[in-house]
Amino acid sequence: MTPAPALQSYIGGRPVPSTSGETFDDIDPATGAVICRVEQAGAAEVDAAVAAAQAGFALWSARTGAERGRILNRAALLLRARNREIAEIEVRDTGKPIQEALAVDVLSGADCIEYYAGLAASLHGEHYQLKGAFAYTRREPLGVCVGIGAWNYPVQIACWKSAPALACGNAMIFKPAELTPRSAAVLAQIYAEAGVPAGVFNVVQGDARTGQLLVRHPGVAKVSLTGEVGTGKRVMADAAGTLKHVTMELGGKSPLVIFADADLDNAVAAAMMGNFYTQGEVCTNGTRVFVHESIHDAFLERLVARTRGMKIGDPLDPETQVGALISPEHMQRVLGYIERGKRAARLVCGGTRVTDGDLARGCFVEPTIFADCTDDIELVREEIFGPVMAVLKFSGEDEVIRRANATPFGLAAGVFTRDLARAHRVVAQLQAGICWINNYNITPVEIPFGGAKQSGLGRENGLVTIEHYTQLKSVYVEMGDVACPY
Ligand code: TXE
Repeated sequence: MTPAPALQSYIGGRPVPSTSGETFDDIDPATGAVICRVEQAGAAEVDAAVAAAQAGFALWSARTGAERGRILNRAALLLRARNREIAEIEVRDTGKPIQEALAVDVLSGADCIEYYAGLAASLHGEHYQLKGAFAYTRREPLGVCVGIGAWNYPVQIACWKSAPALACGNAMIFKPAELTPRSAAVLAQIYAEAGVPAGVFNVVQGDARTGQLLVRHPGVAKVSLTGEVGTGKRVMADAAGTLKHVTMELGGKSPLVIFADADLDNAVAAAMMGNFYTQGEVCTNGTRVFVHESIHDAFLERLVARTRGMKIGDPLDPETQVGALISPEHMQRVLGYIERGKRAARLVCGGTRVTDGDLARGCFVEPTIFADCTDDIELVREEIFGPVMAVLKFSGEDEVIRRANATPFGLAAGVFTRDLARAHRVVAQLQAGICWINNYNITPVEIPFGGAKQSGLGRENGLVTIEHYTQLKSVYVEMGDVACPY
């Protein structure tokens, strides 16, 4: 069988071979099968991408917001029409269940493109009436923006970065995570088919080295990263060389607080959503589950019973609820946390790799729950990015707020109670960029998404993101004579 042609970078409206000749494999984590080879982009391709993006920017920024909006709306429709095709690409690249990819990944990307398409024509400056003069501001695009994606939501992250960038008149070079290279290339085709000029959206394939070349390139005005905290710090240091605009969506270790009066079944469902969705590979996951001591045992009993009923299996099977972790290396990392966790807390559910039948070829780990966890153990302090929940008891409101905030992370938080006055009082004190009351991990595009403390800089989604992809120019217009003392 002739091997699939290697996946190349997409620059200036066409696939471009890599001069380095270096390639890497795109592997299906559920089966271990090689899906295709990918050509690693080097300095030559990064230079070409920046040149193409600069040319694309000149064309695209000259279009009106309304024209850009029309084209982006077309792209959103084309994306929706290819939901199943792209969802299956995501499933084979990430290992996540098809039921999730069909319901969320592609469609939330299309929602995002439509949202910013609708805003494109509304971008405007302000006017200031002054004595003998007037001034106004122009909200202008930044130029060439780089988007760097993580592997857990490949196409959604590509849309969350490219949609506001393009709506504002910027050009983008997007580097998907090397473990999930394919869907961004399809998005590039879709933008081209919708009428986005060549060079406005480019996809450069490669690992951290390619990412670093992009971040350090003097022709790049802005970098938007989704990744882990350590990468964020390296990217910020590299971007400092040319003082680039930087926004970052980084890791988390978010608290989920369940008060005694909470709807128990609702809290159990949200805790499962907040820990086992996408095999736990979700940055906002509420992996520190604080339960009021008076309902702890009842909560745990219901949680364990429901979690044991989850279906682990072939991600392409529509019944599957828990798919495969992203790679053998990541699976071993998660299993390492579980093994060490068994010596520090009480394992009440899961805790092993699943190797039944064909699953032995993949990276499947049971949804895992530890009880009697204390604040100082590794399970509670570190981001595991897998299906591992730590359950902790608390007794008082101030106590749980203090413990919930005792982390360098600040991405998200959840509060479960029927007492809404308490809910609002508590979220006001929680150090997190996103808080949910009586639900979890719901991220409509209208709501700004992002972290506090070391979980990120800036926001994605919502109106505020326009400010991350534009800059203001102030213009003073003299209406009278120049008052000059000389
Ligand atoms: O991240 P990595 P991963 C976080 C999540 C977890 C991590 C998992 O919490 O910690 O991301 O994703 C590129 N210069 N979020 O493992 O390793 C790399 O090639 C430039 C948070 O992918 O940080 C990849 O494309 N680029 C999030 C990307 O950075 C570099 C949602 C991320 O890689 C680089 C999803 C460098 N020095 C995951 N080093 C949220 N908050 O929204 C790596 N890369």
